[in-house]
Amino acid sequence: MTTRHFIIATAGHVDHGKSALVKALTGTDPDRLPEEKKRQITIDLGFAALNLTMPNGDKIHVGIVDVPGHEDFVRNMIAGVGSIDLALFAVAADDGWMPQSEEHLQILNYLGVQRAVIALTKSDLGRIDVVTNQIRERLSDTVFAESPIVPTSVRTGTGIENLASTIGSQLARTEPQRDIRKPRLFIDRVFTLRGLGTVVTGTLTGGALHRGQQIIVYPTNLETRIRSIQSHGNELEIAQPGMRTAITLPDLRVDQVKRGEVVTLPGQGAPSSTLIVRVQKPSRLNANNAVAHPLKNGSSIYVHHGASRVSARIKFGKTGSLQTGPERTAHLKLASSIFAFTGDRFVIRDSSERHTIAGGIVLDPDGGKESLASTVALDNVDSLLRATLARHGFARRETLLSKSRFSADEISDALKNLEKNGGIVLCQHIAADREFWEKLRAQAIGLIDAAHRENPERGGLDLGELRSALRIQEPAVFESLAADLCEDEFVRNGSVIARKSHRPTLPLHVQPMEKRIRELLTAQPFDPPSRKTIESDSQARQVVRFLIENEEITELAVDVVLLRESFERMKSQVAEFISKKGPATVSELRQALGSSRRIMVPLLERLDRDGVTRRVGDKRTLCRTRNL
Ligand SMILES: Nc1nc2c(ncn2[C@@H]2O[C@H](COP(=O)(O)OP(=O)(O)OP(=O)(O)O)[C@@H](O)[C@H]2O)c(=O)[nH]1
Ligand SMILES: [Mg+2]
Repeated sequence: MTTRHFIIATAGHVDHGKSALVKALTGTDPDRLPEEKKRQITIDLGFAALNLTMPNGDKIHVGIVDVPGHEDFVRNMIAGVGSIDLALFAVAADDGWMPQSEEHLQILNYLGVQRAVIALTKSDLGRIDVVTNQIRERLSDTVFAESPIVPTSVRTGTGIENLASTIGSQLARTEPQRDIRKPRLFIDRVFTLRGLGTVVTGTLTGGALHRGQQIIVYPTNLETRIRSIQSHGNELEIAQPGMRTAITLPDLRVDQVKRGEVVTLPGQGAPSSTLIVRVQKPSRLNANNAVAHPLKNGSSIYVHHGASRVSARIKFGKTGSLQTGPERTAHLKLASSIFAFTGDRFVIRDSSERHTIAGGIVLDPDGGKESLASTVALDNVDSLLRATLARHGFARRETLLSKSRFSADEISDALKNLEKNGGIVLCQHIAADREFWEKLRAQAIGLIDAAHRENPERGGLDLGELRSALRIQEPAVFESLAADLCEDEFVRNGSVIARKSHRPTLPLHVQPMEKRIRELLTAQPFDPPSRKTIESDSQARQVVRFLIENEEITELAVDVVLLRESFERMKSQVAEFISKKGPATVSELRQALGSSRRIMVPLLERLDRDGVTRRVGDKRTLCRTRNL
């Protein structure tokens, strides 16, 4: 029987008995700092483990993160509750619902926590019925409306076992975190251990980490190898998603890594600092409270994502602000990069760090100008793919939604299905919105046909010209488009693309010019006029280019052209002369052929390149290997 792993975190107002509860459940006092002991208050995150055996024998391992309740340490609290499976929410019987009960509830909601167990702590101090009603009322319009409430007292021991079994039965119904092979360890602690070096800990999500694996730390881009892995003191080969995980990174100094950074595998996309998001201030916020004030366009805020906190500026397009109630799309410009995925949730606090003012979800971690359609369902891979392609027109398959909560296989299967249904086009490395692709194809075909009409003497349209006319930045997209066109009616010849049916011809009105040029080149076939002389106007240039493309003219140098048949004749006369008379100089050959130095030098260089002749000193010999 395998053990399932889950993470829970405490939540609730200061002094409501969260740490005492963790100690009663696990035997571990999560308050480990001397300052915490002295002040009897939790300041930073504490950790403990709980092993549960269910009535049917199933085993559940729970990593517990104990958070501070004091309003000064909300920042630390948020770092502890990202990616948890369940909240252990404490409300003290002698105090009832208090400001940080409300604030922590908001934070859990913003981060999408779906399950909670409510511990009605200090039940020995009375008022169980009254406080139970109060809690029910406060939770009535939230996802925790039906969460179990368990009265507990660490003084008398009442309810502790019940609490453990309630946590167990809630987790038994919880799906373990998905393994999408995109591990992210949000670092919440960094320290050194003698003999081990730098250790970082965090909650692992999205995929497993293996001992010996090469990892990268974002946003610093430091790459290193995992020396060893522990979870709650046990050495492991592999840490699974949903585990509290400690990894040793002996090649990094302790001051090179800090809370908020992310350990992941290289090659999964990069961190970014401009994000498109959807944000909301819930309507339950009390209108008299500063927290409910509209969030103005351009405000400076703090964004809490994973275990990180980054200052940012929020923009809602040109105008507007975020009021309580409906969601809005916004752009975030962060002061430093984060490694966020589409679908990740985050919390927004004000710049004074006194209030939690909104929550949000990432639509596009790599910014951009436009936003995804507001109808997109972020938890549905098909919907997300269609919306992303509709927005960008196309994307490289390899990187499409790489920073999302879907595995590469899920994305690839969904793409194939969408292609079958006709909504998208897959071509080589590109996935494209069908409408976008059809338009692009039609535009390209229009340009090629126009080129055939305007320059019928040319082999086709230059691919570089086509690409810049279509304004395609990404080479892979252009490659895919060209390949798509060449699937049926088009063909690529060197650097041009043409209809398969296209046969280059000179337009009628330039045919007299063709005749004139042929005459010029035949009059003195081995010593014709320079190209400059021949190309007297644009029509002449058009003809020369046509004849070169059709291999009727041979281009020996920038200014030297010959009829091809003259070139062939010169070649065999050179060969004949040398084979009869032995190695010869340029001058000897020039005289023998009745040519000029202007023609002979580039001709012989060309014959050298073609492997017909070889230069030895100032003479040419024949290449023996060449069979003339
Ligand atoms: N009578 C009584 N006192 C309790 C109980 N649980 C905790 N306390 C006391 O309440 C005080 C605060 O308990 P903690 O567990 O430190 O509270 P906390 O919620 O962790 O506080 P922060 O982490 O600072 O927010 C301590 O003095 C505890 O002894 C209980 O069940 N009954
Ligand atoms: Mg505490």
